[in-house]
Amino acid sequence: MKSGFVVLVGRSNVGKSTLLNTLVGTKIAATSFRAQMTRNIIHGVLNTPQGQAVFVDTPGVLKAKKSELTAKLLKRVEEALSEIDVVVYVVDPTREIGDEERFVLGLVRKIQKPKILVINKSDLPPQERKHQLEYEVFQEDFDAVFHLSALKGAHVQPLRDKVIDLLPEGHELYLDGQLTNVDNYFFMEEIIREKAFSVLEKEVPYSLTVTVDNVEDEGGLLRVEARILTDADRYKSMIIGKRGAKIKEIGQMARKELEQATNKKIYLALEVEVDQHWVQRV
Ligand SMILES: Nc1nc2c(ncn2[C@@H]2O[C@H](COP(=O)(O)OP(=O)(O)OP(=O)(O)O)[C@@H](O)[C@H]2O)c(=O)[nH]1
Ligand SMILES: [Mg+2]
Repeated sequence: MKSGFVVLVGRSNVGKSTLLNTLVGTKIAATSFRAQMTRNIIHGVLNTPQGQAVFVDTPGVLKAKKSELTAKLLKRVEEALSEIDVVVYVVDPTREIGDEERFVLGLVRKIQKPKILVINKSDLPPQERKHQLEYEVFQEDFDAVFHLSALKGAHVQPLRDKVIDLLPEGHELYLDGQLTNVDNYFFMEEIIREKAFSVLEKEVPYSLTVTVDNVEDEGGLLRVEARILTDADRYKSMIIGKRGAKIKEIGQMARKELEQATNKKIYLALEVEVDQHWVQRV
């Protein structure tokens, strides 16, 4: 059989996590319209009659923001690129190619493995995909190029087929139908953080993390205790919102999605705490 690791790499926000979920057919990675949603290496497994592809989602490369977090995430990307069988380089044709994109292309060029270029967001109208031709020029460095929509799941099957085709012969890496390296606690943290990213003002998401401290099954009801950790008091009040409006919204959205994912009733006890060292937990 064919098997191996297929790393999804690219700038922040190009749609790597959305593509991972679509390729595997179930939501594993959280996604956001804000940058730096993904902070960890997340695996999603695709099993086909020909073999098994383990897709590896990575943090987006972000050069503009200099911070401890950004440096840590870039290191993770570089590590993820060291042991792989195929690279899938994802680009967003609505965005201009600048230093950041050239930096990622530089990383990808150095890799001596089969490479695929994915030009994502093909569902958007052509006038929004105004840099498409500039990205198409990259194709000489790649074994294949695909135009697709990760969000709509359009034209994704040819990519699956090509990936399997390019993988080496090997054995199963994930057994017994297991689909990811992510555990339940981590998944819950990511869903809560995803909702915080969607509800909060732009600057706040980069200054928080979520930790799930306890999950208790109380006869069909899952009681989840979680905390949002943030840098400073002013962020804490922004996360809580006027009369608790923001934290309530985050909690409700997260609870709904977690109920769908677990197929259980959930009670989510969510608090906000200042912890200046939260980056060390990421
Ligand atoms: N229109 C459109 N939007 C997309 C598509 N794929 C992803 N998006 C959107 O682009 C945004 C970023 O998607 P993510 O999957 O979180 O991007 P990412 O590359 O994982 O971002 P980081 O984790 O920050 O590196 C989200 O708002 C997605 O809904 C697509 O095919 N079409
Ligand atoms: Mg992501």
